[in-house]
Amino acid sequence: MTETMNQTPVTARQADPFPVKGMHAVVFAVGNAKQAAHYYSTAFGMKRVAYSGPENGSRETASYVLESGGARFVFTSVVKQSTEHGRFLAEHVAAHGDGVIDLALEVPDVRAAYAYAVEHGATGLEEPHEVGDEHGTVVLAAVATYGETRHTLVQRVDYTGPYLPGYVAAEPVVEPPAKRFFQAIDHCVGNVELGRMNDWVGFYNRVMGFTNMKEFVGDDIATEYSALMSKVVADGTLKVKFPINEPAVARKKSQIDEYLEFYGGPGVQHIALATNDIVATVRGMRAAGVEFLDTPDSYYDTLGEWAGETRVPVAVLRELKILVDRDEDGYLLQIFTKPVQDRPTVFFELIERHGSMGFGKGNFKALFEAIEREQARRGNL
Ligand code: TYF
Ligand code: FE
Repeated sequence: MTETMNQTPVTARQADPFPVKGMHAVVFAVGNAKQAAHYYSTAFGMKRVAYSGPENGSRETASYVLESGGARFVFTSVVKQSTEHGRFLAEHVAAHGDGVIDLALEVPDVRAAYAYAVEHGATGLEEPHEVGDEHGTVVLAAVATYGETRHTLVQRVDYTGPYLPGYVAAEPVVEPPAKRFFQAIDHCVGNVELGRMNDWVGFYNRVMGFTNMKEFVGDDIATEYSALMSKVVADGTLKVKFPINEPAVARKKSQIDEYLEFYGGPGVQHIALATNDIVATVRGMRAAGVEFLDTPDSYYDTLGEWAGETRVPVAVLRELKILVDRDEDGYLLQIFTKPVQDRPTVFFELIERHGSMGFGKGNFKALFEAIEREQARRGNL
């Protein structure tokens, strides 16, 4: 008895094999980074903070860094291709349209993290190396994940610049909203091919020591509503959460199949953004022209019966088409944008959590009916 009690905490306190500090940035390769920076400034309320381009020594690419609280997006375009990197970006945009090339993670020790990942089966894309400028030094490395997506590992040694070496501070595109629309990246979702979800979950288990969260979408929900299967992996502190979706063989063409067809393979499906005032944020983003998925009125007719009291009156949830989910830990409010480019690929989620650490499983029926209405409008169902 005493022995067990002495041993258990030791196991529980075992050192995290792959400590992470959080998401460093979501990096997008796009056709026109200047206009993307404008859209995410005016429609998502983000603040441009840094820039790299021909004016400061980057002849090949232009990159804009935008922030909203702790959430950081980078938009990169090719100005004049001259190296392999430029070719990769140009071919990425040609093959996939605008999309995410990098879910960059900030880690305390890049060399240790990279060695652990590669030892456990990750494909190394960039060996650990130091980069510096007048603002200090960072250590960078990169490993491959699903599709053509990568995880750059970033360690800020003593770096005080606006983003990474090579970037200069930039003025906001427009004055950001008085109250920011969101303050963090809540989770980043990947779509992978049929039958590959468990492989990629295993990849994060092995390579990053991430563990599975309790919410998963299995066969039952998949065939009845969602046409997808999904599991979530997270780091030990739950700061980084990566749901992985695969298509389910259901009655209808899966929305994941539609993504894979139009993206041309696996990739990032949606980025969820944490807000503490989803009502103000949805009002602000709708006013700026962002399109959200519709939810039928009938969803709100029965909402009170199962969702219980929430911070926001049902009438306001109904007006703005915000979804609610509740579990034993609390509730969450969420809403999904329509795809933000012409291809039916990448979209965003806004999420306001009140205790719940779930992902909105209770909304799958309503949510996936809405997604299928959009799929049908595109002729892909
Ligand atoms: O991240 C999640 O798992 C939730 C649920 O197309 C979800 O946001 C999964 C797939 C999808 C939309 C939402
Ligand atoms: Fe989500």
